Amino acid sequence: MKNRRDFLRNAFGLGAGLAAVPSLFAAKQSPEPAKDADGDMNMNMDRDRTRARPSPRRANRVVPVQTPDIPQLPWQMVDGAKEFHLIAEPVKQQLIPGKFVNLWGYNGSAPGPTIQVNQGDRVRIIVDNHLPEPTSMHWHGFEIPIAMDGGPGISQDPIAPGGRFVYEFTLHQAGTFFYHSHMAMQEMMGMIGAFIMHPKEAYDPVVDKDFAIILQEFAVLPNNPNPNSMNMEFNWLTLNGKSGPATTPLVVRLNDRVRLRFINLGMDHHPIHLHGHTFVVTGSEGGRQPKTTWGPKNTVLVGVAEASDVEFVANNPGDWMIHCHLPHHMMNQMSSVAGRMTRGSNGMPAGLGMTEGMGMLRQGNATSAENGPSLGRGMGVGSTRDQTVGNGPLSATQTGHVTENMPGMNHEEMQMAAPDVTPDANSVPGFPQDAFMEGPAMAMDKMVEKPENYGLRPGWSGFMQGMMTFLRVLPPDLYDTVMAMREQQNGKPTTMPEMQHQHR
Ligand SMILES: [Cu+2]
Repeated sequence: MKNRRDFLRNAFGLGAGLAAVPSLFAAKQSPEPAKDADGDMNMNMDRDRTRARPSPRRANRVVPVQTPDIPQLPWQMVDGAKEFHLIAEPVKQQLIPGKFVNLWGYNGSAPGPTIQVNQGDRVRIIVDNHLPEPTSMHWHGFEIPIAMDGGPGISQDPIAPGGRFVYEFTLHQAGTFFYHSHMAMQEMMGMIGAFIMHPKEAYDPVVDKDFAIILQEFAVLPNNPNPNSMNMEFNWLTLNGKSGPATTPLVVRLNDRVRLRFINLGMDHHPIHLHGHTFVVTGSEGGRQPKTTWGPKNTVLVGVAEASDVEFVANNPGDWMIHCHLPHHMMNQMSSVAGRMTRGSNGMPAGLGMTEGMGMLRQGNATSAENGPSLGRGMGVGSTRDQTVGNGPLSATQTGHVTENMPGMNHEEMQMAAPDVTPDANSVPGFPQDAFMEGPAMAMDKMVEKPENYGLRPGWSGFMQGMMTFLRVLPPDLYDTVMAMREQQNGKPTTMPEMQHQHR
């Protein structure tokens, strides 16, 4: 199964894929990214848009949207239209290190790659179906002819396995839109992507950074890599296809004006909360909202099938959490098996191998006191094999034995601290809550190391789970350091060139 980078490299040539991105806003493709008129690549003057009116050279500036962890979809001009190519196909997705699930997406990515166009563009999108069943592509909120709407059986025949449908339309709208399969259960397998329509005239006030984040949820039972698309409860919550701590922080420079575009397609609504800042909601899935509707907020409820744009000046330095505030959406691999298995003093058989346990219980039955509740399946996060043994970090005898008690874990890179709990914790009704095995005792800073995480507080990754990421508001020197590290990584930025100096 190919990963996203391989896809870009193989299908388009990495150079071609990246070269197409700077040309998003230009009619002609230019070989070199444009600089500011004064050659100032960093634009660190006049940062505070709340105090300063945009200078003339900035007045009409549209910055490209960054979608961390999601590639940008390149295009080429063919017969007067920007032509894109989307391939619906199965994707093996790594939600956090070691946790792979089988999703469905586009071009090796779930969510699919981000499409960015300009208002007024003629666009052609070739959709190939490499799924084992029919699919259809809907352009959510697009005011286009019915024949292009993608309603299977309504406006077109479903796209058969191995089949192709070519969509073509002229876009007069502007805003945060998205594309998705119009087969309901395929939506729950990940088949959505961001479709950004940049306005002819940049919105006022202009922003320095513009990010899009797609909110998704999956129900993945232990030892089953396939999401249950009919489930009503979800244990893996993702931002752009990653769960915390594998999400990539949004890195901005102190006093940047920032736009965040949240897109939700799933079974739940998500109240997205930003720490340390007050924002205004400037747009919805229908486009820009008038300033008269803007009011101060720090949480925006992104409903199913909705998009919400929020804007603010990042004037408060720090590493600020952005997260869904539903408590169950702030964790990974939720399960109800926390209990004796993680706390027994002598360990407990819980999922033995073929020879030791399969169908051959020596004592009691599967749910008896002699056997752990995970009989036959592993405990999930970080487990490199299916079978594990109880007696986890919260057991009474854990001190000094944590790692031996959890075979199969990647102890090299997992930071397994002793839990900070009272000696009588096991006798307190309700224990454990946040001290369970996936909690603070287990951080994976090294496993998710990347430039955007540089300088975070050690152990941070033990506290970032589910729909969580950071807004990192960095002073200029640290910001420049992180950007330089990103540039150096394989000679290429993690996801796309920042292009903050691109102008129309
Ligand atoms: Cu949520």
